Amino acid sequence: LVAVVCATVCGAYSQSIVFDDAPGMGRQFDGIGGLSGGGATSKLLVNYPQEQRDQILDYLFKPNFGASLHILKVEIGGDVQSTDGTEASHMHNSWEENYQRGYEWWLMKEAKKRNPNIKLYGLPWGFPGWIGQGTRSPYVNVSMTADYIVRWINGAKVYHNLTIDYVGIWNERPYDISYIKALRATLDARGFQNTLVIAADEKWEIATDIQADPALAKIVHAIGCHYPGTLSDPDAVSTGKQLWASEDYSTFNDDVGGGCWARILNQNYVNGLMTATISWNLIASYYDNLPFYGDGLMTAVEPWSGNYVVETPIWVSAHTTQFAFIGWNYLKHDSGVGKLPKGGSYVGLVNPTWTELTIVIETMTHNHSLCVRPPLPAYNVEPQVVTVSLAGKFSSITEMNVWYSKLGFDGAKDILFEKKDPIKFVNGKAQLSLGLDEVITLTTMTTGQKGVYPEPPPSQPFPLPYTEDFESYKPPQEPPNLAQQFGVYEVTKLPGPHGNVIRQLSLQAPIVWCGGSGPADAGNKSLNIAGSRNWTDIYVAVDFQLPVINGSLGAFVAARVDEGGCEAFAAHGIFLFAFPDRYIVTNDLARTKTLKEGSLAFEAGEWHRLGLLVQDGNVQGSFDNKILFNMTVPALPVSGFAAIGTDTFGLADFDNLQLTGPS
Ligand code: 147
Repeated sequence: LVAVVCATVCGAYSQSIVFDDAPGMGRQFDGIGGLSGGGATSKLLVNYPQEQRDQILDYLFKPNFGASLHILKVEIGGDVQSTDGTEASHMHNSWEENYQRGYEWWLMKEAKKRNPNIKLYGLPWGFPGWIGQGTRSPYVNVSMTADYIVRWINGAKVYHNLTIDYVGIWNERPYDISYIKALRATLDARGFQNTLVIAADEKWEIATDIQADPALAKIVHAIGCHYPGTLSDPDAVSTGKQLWASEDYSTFNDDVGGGCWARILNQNYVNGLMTATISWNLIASYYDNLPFYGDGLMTAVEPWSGNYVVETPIWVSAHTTQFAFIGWNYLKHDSGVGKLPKGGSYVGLVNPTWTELTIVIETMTHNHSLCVRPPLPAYNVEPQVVTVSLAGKFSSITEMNVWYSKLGFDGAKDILFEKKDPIKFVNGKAQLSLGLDEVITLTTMTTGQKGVYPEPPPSQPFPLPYTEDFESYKPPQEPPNLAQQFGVYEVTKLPGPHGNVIRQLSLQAPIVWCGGSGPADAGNKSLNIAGSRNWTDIYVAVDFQLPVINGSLGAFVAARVDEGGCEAFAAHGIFLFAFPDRYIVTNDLARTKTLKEGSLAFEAGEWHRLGLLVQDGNVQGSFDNKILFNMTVPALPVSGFAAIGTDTFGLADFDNLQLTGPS
């Protein structure tokens, strides 16, 4: 980065990019955000040691520190697998509600604590089964579904003093116009006139419905599109609605991920007039080898060690978030927004009184800014000298502060969010020499800080042996380190000697989000994994009971479980199922590959202990610590997570989980 004071010759050998208020302003800036959920992406963050957890939250949310996000979008849990796990519904059943479940309430409060101006946005991925009224649609009774969602919004207010600013429809699944109308009506009737509807969290197709239906047009505040590839449909633009990339990024958070994020943060507006961009996900806090591992602004997957990594996208975010705010405006195309002469892009943003100007420039090359989707058409970027030319009201600016990043590839070191000497303007002009894969912020703002904490503790593997009696947790908290993939587990206090146990609470299959090849009922099994996908030999044991009323038909322990996420219905591993009259050992969760069977005798309502030892090529099963069988380890999978679970939806209790590694 070389800033050259520009004399009269500037224009002769470099092209100008002009920033001028005279043509008026472009669209209002709605902010940069992160998404927790869709699903369970913040799972491992929750039980970090307080010190590191607070540091991580500062890197994400604290103004003038790190990513300093403007929007926090969260999943409205639906007891349903939504990518990396299941998030809890506030109403597992129609007859009860609870606003202390899961961790999104906590996360929203932590975000608000740091930045009271952060906007909150809720969106469901799926719904508990009862919402379907015997079907797999949330739209059979639209007022019931609207009631369910507005209860969540009301619960946020009443139990957590959180104002939900935006609410969505059904993530990447069909929208229903009568539902959207019912939702708006219910929000208004209950005092949530200020909660705005974003629709429909898919592509742009709702634009044509908005054009055809003035009542719908009035309801939809912004059209939310996922992975727009920086482009918006002409139909969407002509609605006049705000356009949002309401989910974007989803790219591994190395430097290419950082490049993706830098390019789309600018070009979503430059090419597509999108005024908000939300990263899936906020923070990669789910076990390695789960789907889309590492696709967050930073990574925190070791609550046991406290280790975490502040990744490139955090500092890429800061280039915009620390110097432009919700309610600012983009400048117009060609007078402050556009493509650079030799590739790359720039956006100019101004505060409401036009007294501050922030310019963000990016020169990401094609191969260093690929995102997960959609495919990126070829383009060229070359090093270039540009003249930054300030016109109109901005021509009185004589100096701008400079923040600089250059992503290092092929062994080069990253330069991330460094403050450089201010750049001087002579007669409103300054020259800038731009290299490749750079992000540069020029701003009149004097704030801005590259926040830093001491190095976190070193990385450690999951601690073995591991025992957990759940006594130190408060109902209805989710059990730590157990990453539920199907079903929903909560710490539950029982009368009697067991005290706190964890209970699987889904009584029926949810309205699923996962599509593709999976069964619509997720195979009817619950599955809760822990540890590492790389574990080979392991001992897994747990106490369990199948309650008499609404109980599941069976419980299992498992080792070498090789799959989580939407495909987990097809997980392989070594599963030991216990039913009141028999045990079954299978090579898969779905129980299509039986390895061994035998008799067992117990009754619902009794506690028993189930154990599975995989060691030196042998599998040994035990029941109440007595050996049930020995057999040869199946050839595949060679490694996987430890797990517990149930054979069907229905209640099951577990306690005294024990995981012991090879001696
Ligand atoms: C999105 C989901 O909304 C997120 O929960 C998460 O699963 C994310 C992971 O990349 O993806 O869903 C999409 C899944 C597939 C496509 C687009 C979005 N796709 O293939 O175009």
